Amino acid sequence: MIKTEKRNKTGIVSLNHPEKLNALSQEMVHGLVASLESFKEDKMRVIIIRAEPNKSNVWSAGHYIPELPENNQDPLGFNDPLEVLLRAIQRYPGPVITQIHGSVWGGACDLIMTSDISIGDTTTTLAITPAKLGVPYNASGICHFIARLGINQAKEMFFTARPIDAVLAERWGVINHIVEEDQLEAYTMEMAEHIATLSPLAISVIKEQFRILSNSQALSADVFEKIEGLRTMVWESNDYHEGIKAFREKRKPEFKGE
Ligand code: YXS
Repeated sequence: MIKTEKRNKTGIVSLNHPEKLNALSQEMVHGLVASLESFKEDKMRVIIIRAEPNKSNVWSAGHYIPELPENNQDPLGFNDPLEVLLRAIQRYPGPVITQIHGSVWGGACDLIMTSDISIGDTTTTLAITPAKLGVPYNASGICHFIARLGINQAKEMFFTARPIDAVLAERWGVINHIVEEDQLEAYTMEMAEHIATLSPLAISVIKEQFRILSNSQALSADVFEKIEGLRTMVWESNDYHEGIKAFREKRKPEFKGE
């Protein structure tokens, strides 16, 4: 489901499951985490995450919906494979660049927010979709969006669940650059190769400082428990089950707010 390649000091990993539009199944995510571990052992200084093209022009359709739990469990818990992957990206000791051709949905949008630098083209769109499915989004995920966007823009993305296009994504600071489709790969590779010539130790320590400092808001235990209590109410709701059922039955969900 993924392809990997090493070019000099850059590790490249490509999502490659066109039949399911690169949805982030456990199998695919485990492969991504393993490739990051292997790149780390081989001291790759920069990572590029990209996607093989598919008929729908989707970079990734987000969480693999049939794997979302339906037994009153947290769908986005600490040990959810995607959450493990996002932490591996944040802790990789070098920049992780996402090269985005096509549309990005749900959990894959969180992956983009978690990456260090994103380069898109004119086909790039991004949507964060828990409101479409009735999913209680997790606190760390919301923080990823607040860190990359203003609160105002993050709220609009979550509340509408609509894709934003490349121009808006660049204006809102989600993607660093929009380049022509036929330049996307070369542009991203040139940036990766340049970064790989710089001091890897300085860069890895600066990246770790960004991670620690942007997480430095203190949260009391009771506030955290309150957030978890609110989220539990959502994953135990009829709306959550209706959202998943409607996707499976290829129809619009009927949410009642219960
Ligand atoms: O019917 P087959 O077997 O051909 O499979 C279809 C789709 O069911 C499958 N597929 C997915 N399978 C699992 N998980 C997914 N997320 C997923 N998305 C798609 O791929 C095959 C082709 O899809 P199809 O026929 O719908 O293609 P299309 O070109 O007509 O439409 C493309 C999309 C992306 C507009 C459409 O597939 C779509 O809306 N997909 C769901 C996008 C989405 O809402 N993703 C969020 C996933 S949930 C998540 O990430 C978090 C939990 S949250 O929402 O909280 O952020």
